[in-house]
Amino acid sequence: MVSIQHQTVLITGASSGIGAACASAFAEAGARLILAARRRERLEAIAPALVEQYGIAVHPVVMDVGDRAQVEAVLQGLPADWQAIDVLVNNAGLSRGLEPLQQGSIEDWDEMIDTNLKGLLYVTRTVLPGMVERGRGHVINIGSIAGHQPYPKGNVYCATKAAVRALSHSLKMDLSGTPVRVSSVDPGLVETEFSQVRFHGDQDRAAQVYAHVTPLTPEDVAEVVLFCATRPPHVNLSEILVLPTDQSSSTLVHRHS
Ligand code: NDP
Ligand code: 8X3
Repeated sequence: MVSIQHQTVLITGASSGIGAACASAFAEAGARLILAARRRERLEAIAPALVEQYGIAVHPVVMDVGDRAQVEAVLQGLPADWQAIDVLVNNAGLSRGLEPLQQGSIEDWDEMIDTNLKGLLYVTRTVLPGMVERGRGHVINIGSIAGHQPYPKGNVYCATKAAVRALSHSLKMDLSGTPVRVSSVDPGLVETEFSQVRFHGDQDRAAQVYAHVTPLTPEDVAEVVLFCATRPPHVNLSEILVLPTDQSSSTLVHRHS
């Protein structure tokens, strides 16, 4: 394991779920963290708790990844000692709705495309030139099994994650000859606020997604993300599919009776 101590790590979507768990895992490993999300109050609770527990430096930023002007202003306006980002964890993302495409909400589609695809691109486009210039860096994208195996009614969400997968592969080629690494960590079912967001706050429907099954925890995924970031410089973990044991494919989930 190569130490991540004192390296600067930007995590998007750090206010909840996998992003918040990544923040804890990297904090425990001694990294300096830029934590980005839209919900200021969440970041304002998470950041001081990590500083207190791990004695690391944390710089929280309120940023909607889908707002290009805001992404550029926030990231280009980082204080000088936070500018040199070593690891970018592109985690911010969401699903909205689960309907056949012919009944889908175009507002939901726009939100998923703006966040999962365009947001990831805006952040990466802003951060990556510095990595290439400095000759060090690592982009870790949070994809999904949905990007490998689309499922009924997942249409636009699956398409955004398939696009993220294609981007990760393509980006690695664009960076050929540089030391900048690209990884994609692609989970199956993880119990987070993901399904509450997907079902627009319908808690009962969200709970059914994880009923009678042992899903991954956000910490399970964060461990894999940290593992990617702590390999020796000549090792690039390109793509890791992480499933709960109870999940065999995007559509085959074993439910305990
Ligand atoms: P959560 O809903 O718990 O967390 C999502 C995070 O993304 C929140 O911190 C949210 O913060 C942030 N976010 C959403 N939209 C934006 C935006 N426009 N700008 C900035 N931040 C945003 O879900 P998960 O932790 O599960 O999701 C994290 C990633 O993991 C997503 O990319 C998701 O697609 C992926 N994933 C999830 C799986 C699962 O089963 N849970 C499985 C496979 C992949 P805020 O609202 O404060 O902005
Ligand atoms: C989240 C996992 O299967 O609900 O990407 O799409 S799934």
